Amino acid sequence: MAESKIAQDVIAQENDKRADALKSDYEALGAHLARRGIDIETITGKVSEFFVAIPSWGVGTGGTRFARFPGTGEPRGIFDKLDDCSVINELTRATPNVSLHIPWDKADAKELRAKGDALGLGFDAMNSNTFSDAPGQKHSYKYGSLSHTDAATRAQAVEHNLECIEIGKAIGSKALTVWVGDGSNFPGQSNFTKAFERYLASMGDIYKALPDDWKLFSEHKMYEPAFYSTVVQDWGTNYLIAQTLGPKAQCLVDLGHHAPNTNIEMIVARLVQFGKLGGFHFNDSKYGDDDLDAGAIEPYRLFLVFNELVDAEQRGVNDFNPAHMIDQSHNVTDPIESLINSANEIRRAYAQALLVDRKALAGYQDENDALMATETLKRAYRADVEPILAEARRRAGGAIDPVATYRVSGYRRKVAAERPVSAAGGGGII
Ligand code: LRH
Ligand code: MN
Ligand code: MN
Repeated sequence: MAESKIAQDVIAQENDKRADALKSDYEALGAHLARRGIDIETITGKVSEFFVAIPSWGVGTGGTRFARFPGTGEPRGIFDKLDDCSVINELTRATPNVSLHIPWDKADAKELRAKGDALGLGFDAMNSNTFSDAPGQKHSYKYGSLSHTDAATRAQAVEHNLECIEIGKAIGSKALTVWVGDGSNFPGQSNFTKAFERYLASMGDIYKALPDDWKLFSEHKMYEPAFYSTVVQDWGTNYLIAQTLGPKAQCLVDLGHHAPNTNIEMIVARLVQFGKLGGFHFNDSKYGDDDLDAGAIEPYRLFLVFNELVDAEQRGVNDFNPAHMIDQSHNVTDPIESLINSANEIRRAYAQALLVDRKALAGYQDENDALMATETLKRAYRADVEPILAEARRRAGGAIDPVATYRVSGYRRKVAAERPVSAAGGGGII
């Protein structure tokens, strides 16, 4: 039995208060869906098996380039972060894995694994960091890392990625995500072609060291920290990387890494079609890489992304198993509450996408009935699937209302008393 951070009787008492209402809402939704030819139990079963990983860096209060306003009881290091991740999983039962960032989370691998086991948590993709300098490192990444003009700096960045693979192997991870901030701030500063050649050669060295049952995810991002050009700036470049490296290399789509209004769901469809969709960093965005909570700004877009994923799942696309991870920064909310809600929003989009009448949709598409085709999507999107989400949580031992239960549990107050106030000040969080 895994160690609990939230007392079981708190969850039970809070669930008791809501059980009757949930039962009647679930029955009403079940009857409604049955009229549409959908079995609610099938949807609930699928939702219960859908998981999304928590980013270790998401449980601390984030910040901007301008300031960081710390919350109370902030995690002091990776072991506190894992405790906070466990709280999210205990309440949602949707987040049994954590994605680590090295060197931010560097610790003894045996201790990491033991802590994960004690909490019932596993580890999703490892993330390397060559976008900032670690204390004491020999060569600076100020002018780039895997694509740096200097061979020794590139070698150091490759070596760091190999170390991430080694840590990952020891804790049961099966993937490495590489995001680099490499790029330029002025026209002429960098030779686009040479920089990309150097990047590909460095990634080739990392790829060679990748175990056979691992995946290498490259993550594109349009701009920031480089403001004129970025080496891995879009999904086209990302696809070229994955294609050049080989079958274990795939593209990671961070929803916030595109220009506003980009048709991300179509990018997803393209990557699926060519076997190169590795996974996601879920979040939401209004202007850029805002790292806002998933579904907070454009829930319909999140649904449309899941519409593509469910389409692929139901078409039986070969080896279709994208990694689902969150990547958010929480500036004004309790990070645990934001991550609980985000996991819920992601499951909501999945559940709604499962309701799409795909046979009808295909018919409308063939007949060029644009209005009915789009209405078919809207009909699924408009359904309030909260009873399905709540019932999936309840059946798995989680909370019917996870945020309310978290507040009642007093977890934040308790850790605030144990963990000293962390430093405020400048940003630096990407
Ligand atoms: C870059 C990014 C990438 C990093 C994380 C901290 O903006 O999305 O995934 O690893 O933020
Ligand atoms: Mn990301
Ligand atoms: Mn980002």
